Amino acid sequence: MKKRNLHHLLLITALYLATGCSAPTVLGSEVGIKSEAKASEWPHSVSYEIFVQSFCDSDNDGIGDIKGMTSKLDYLDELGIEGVWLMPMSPSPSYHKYDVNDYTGIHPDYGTMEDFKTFVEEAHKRNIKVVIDLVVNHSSNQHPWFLEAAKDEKSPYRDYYVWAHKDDPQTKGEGKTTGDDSHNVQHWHEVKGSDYKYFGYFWGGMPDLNFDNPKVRQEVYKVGRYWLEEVGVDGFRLDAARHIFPDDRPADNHAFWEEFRAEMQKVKPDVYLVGEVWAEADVVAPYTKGLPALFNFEMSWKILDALKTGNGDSLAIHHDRIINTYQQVNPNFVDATILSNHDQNRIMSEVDGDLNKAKVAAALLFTLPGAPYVYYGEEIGMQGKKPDEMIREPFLWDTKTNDDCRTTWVTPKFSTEQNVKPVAQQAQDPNSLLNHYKAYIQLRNSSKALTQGKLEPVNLSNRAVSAFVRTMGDESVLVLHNLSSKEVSVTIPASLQEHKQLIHQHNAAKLYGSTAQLPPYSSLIIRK
Ligand SMILES: [Ca+2]
Ligand SMILES: [Ca+2]
Repeated sequence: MKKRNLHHLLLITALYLATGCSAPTVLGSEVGIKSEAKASEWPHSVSYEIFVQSFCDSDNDGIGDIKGMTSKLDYLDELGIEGVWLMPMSPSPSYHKYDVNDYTGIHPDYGTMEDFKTFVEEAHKRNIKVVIDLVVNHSSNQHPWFLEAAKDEKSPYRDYYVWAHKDDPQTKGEGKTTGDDSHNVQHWHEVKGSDYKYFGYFWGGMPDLNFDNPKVRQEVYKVGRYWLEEVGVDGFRLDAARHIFPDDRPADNHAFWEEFRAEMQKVKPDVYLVGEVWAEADVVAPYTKGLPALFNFEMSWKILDALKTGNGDSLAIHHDRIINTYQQVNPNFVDATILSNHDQNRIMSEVDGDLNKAKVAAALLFTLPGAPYVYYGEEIGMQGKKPDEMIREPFLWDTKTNDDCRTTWVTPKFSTEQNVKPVAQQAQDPNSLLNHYKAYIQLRNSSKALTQGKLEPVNLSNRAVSAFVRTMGDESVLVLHNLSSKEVSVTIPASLQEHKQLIHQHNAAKLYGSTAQLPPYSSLIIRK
């Protein structure tokens, strides 16, 4: 830990020198340096998604837990993280816990509510906001509401779910997928000994709650208020946000989230809500009224395409179009950008373990607009391809014998020590992916233009180069990334030739007069 701190100081000092800012006179306090450099502001800051089960195990039962996670808050703080999104922690029959049995509980494998309140307190001490997954489209089929509803047609909980007689035409005609986020084709599920089937969009273990029932909506609001008021979380990540009502009722979905937001604002006016709507920008945009932050899946697909083809020239144009689409609905939206999350193959696997490409991916994530989310382990190049367990493998803190919190609930297939260097090793290596992430997050956090600046795509007539300007107030930054394996040389347009002051370069990119020389997978960031 001490060595890491020292390295961090050196890195920050190096960044100061590189950015041309005056170096801080007092180097003794890391906190002092950070606050002096900070331009980022929640929620326009970098967040980190954690699968608690795989992150850090404090009691050697092989399962990650809340106390373990609390012990790693300093790691996140040093990385420059200002918010965490925690995947579900409530009681559930599944390892991933996206099918909830008790919406106000903590799964005993993960610890207690007291442990979690301590986590929230410790996170807040470090200015890290806490966002938890709220999974209300469906419950578990083991939830007491569903057990009652399935057992007894007269139960007051019957109408908490969606039922249809087995001969009802809507339960027929199944067999095709209806969205990008599920390959399930059977949405109606049998209950043994009953003529009625229930609707479960994802699978039979996840019966959909009936949001046409006002009582269900009140239950959900009660749950939300509990976490905000009693526990002190800062907001929610809303799972399956486009499936609250069936696919042919999008307007009801939009309206529901507006109602949800208004209900949460009654107890926490600045509540943060980030929604999962797996779709392109025009489908996502109408949700920005109720869910001001939404994951930008479309850009994650575009960035991956660009890395695969080596053509970066259309990235900023795409991003600009998406921003304009959101802007028309809610000018105060938060563009939650990602490279991948717990439902997608890990970015390092998608680029076939190519460290250069993984570094460009991160450079794009932290210089393009948005409030970026890092999926745990991405910063050390963890690998993983579906099935889901294999994209959620144990985090590697140190070599096996020295790792005091590595989880063992699943045997890793992709992120083994042979394939991925643990944090402790990468922290010592100035060229590691981890230090690349740290440097870019620090760079972003210390620049208003990179944090919240407007985006202007730049056409350099070169397919390989992603070029754009970010501007906020007096600060204007020109960003160039070469996504190809070939060196390229581009001419900076006359209108941008006042951008001369080097604030960051990667892989020996250089500026000679108005010419930028960009070796393979290099980046150049210059300020006016
Ligand atoms: Ca444990
Ligand atoms: Ca639903």
